[in-house]
Amino acid sequence: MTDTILVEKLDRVVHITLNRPEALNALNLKVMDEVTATLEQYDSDPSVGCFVISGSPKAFAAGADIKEMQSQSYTDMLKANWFAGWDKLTRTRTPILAAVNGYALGGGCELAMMCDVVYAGDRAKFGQPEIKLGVIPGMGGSQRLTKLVGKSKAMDMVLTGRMMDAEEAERSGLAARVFPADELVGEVLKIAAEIAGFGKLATQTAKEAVNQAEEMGISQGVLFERRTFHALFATADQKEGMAAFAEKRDPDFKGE
Ligand code: CO8
Repeated sequence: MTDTILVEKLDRVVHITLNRPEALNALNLKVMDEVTATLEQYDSDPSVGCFVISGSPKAFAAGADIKEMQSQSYTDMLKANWFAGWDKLTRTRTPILAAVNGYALGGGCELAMMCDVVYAGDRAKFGQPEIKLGVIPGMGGSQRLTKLVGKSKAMDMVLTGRMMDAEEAERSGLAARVFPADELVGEVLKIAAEIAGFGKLATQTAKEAVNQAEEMGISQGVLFERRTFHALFATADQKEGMAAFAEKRDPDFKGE
């Protein structure tokens, strides 16, 4: 039972829809708890191969819930370790796709960037407007945006609080692809189904390898990739995938 999100399992894909329309899907603590509990519930389920997180046509999420944070003191924030629970999302091993329509501002943009791939509707607006509230990004925006779009554009976004449209987001590396707004969720669910159809051991390993590029230097990263590539030769899915290619048939991956 969830209050702030809708959860739908479509074959091997779990689709989480942020659902606080009265607040443009502002992220309060309950949203964080419900999203991360849902991810944890399905992450190790062999029948689930990909997650999709979306919002509404007007807003993916218009930020952290300003009204919930407004009266908090420094000590309150520190004691609660406010929003540290989102780290659980980044520990999810199954790929997570963000389908962003409308506003992805502040924590909304940061949530999208925590996902593995960002797909945007053509009317999406991304921004880190915290500076206008007297604060700065607090869910990783200063770090992830800088890695995605580079220092100069990240500074421009964080210091002015301006919004970036979908075309600029794709051009600068924040969004992987742009779709017409009303087709976005359907297209992303199709991509998720394709990913979920591959062997889960391989997709999880691919996600780990790409994420290592953020953490390691090139020689360590390439070694990590090579060793995990070697390790996949211990799986039945590698035997199946290569046999299917040689036999000119579709593979039947079991995630083993
Ligand atoms: N928090 C709470 N309520 C919100 C938020 C929000 N972030 N955004 C919108 N709402 C509410 C509005 O208050 C309004 O409620 P009501 O009808 O009760 O007045 C309702 O949603 C609809 O919003 P608007 O009437 O403002 O809709 P508009 O179409 O006129 O404007 C905007 C849309 C431009 C998106 C506008 O709502 C806006 O500017 N929202 C705030 C955007 C923002 O500043 N986001 C950043 C928030 S701070 C943040 O995310 C920090 C993240 C890190 C925290 C980490 C802590 C450790």
